[in-house]
Amino acid sequence: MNDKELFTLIEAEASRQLQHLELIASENYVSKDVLKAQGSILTNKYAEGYPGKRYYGGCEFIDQIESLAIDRATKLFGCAFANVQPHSGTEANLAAYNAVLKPGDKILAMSLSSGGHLSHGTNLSLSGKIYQTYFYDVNPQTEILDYDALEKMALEIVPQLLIVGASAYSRLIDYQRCKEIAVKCGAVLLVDMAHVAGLIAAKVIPSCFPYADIVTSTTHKTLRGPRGGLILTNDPLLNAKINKSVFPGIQGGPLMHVIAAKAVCFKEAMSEGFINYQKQVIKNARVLSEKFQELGYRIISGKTENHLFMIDVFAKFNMTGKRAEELLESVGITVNKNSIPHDLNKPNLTSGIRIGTPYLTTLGFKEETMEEIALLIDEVLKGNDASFKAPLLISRVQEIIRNNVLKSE
Ligand code: DSN
Repeated sequence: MNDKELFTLIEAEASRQLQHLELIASENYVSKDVLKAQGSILTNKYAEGYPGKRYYGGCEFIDQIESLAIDRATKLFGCAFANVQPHSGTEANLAAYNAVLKPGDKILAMSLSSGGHLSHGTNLSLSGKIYQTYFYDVNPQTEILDYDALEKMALEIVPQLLIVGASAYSRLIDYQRCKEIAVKCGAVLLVDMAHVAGLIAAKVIPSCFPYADIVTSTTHKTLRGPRGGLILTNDPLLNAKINKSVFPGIQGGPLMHVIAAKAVCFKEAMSEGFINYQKQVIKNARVLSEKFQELGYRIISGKTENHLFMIDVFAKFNMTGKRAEELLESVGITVNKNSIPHDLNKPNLTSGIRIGTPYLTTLGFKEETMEEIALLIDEVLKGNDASFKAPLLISRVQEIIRNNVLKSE
């Protein structure tokens, strides 16, 4: 290796990833095969276009790789068409909007504070500048989606696109009801399943098919593949529009090394081991959230039905999510601050933290350790004063990691 400066930093990050308790709900730890495909010579190849219709020569093997990724994606999610080229979830979303909307058309999506995503039409995103955007919230009392209120709003606004799917929502979504609402107001239903794609692939939660018209996703969260995007549909006309919208609409050459790694991840996601993994992800999240409840914390919406949940740290300690994130980071526990529904604190401070189990579950963590982690986090957050015993807490984090990660290797 000639670039010592850079590779030293990569090695430092590699050890950080195995020396922290990583509880960021959107992260995971990929297999050696995913890494190998993503780090391969496929990065050398230009392949604008699609299999059999490229703008470059020399695509014989590239075509087979992309077709394999498409076939595996459609088989895995039980749908007819897949576009595996989006570089990210946000680009998958922008391409999907561009496929079905004209500038000025209306989008109705979940608000950021209820758990929605920046790319779902917020004014910080291009989507909020091109389209007219409206947002629905969770019910203020239950913190759960209120489908009757959503229907009423959809019938008043009459959006061309209804977006369902979230980055910080711990409950299952009734996709059938969302489709009924979309049909009533004449909207296309787009489900952004990025967070729960792995759970849907393993069939441990209900699928958004056959209800969604378009499904967008990332491949690196619960799905445990390379960092990237994906668009699925069952409709041949929508598929043709989506393909045109991805390339040449919003992207140039596909990242063939990433597409190859997506193919690896789709295959891995069809295995028995992956189904068991996803069951454990849900079990770990449930046990962890229940332990927090036992310790007196308020879990947003009262429980989790997937891989993540939010804790209201402001209600418990009058502490912002930002401060909680910093305190936990200082002892080797990684979470992210997160707005909670109807948050009184600004988005850069927040009242909550988001906690997810996909990463630690991949490393082999089980329920018993989840209880231990809740106790440890509680101790860290309680110790926000002169009695904060960082060295002691750091060694407890390291002990938990030693007892779990090394066993799974
Ligand atoms: N989807 C976001 C997350 O959940 O972390 C990233 O954009």
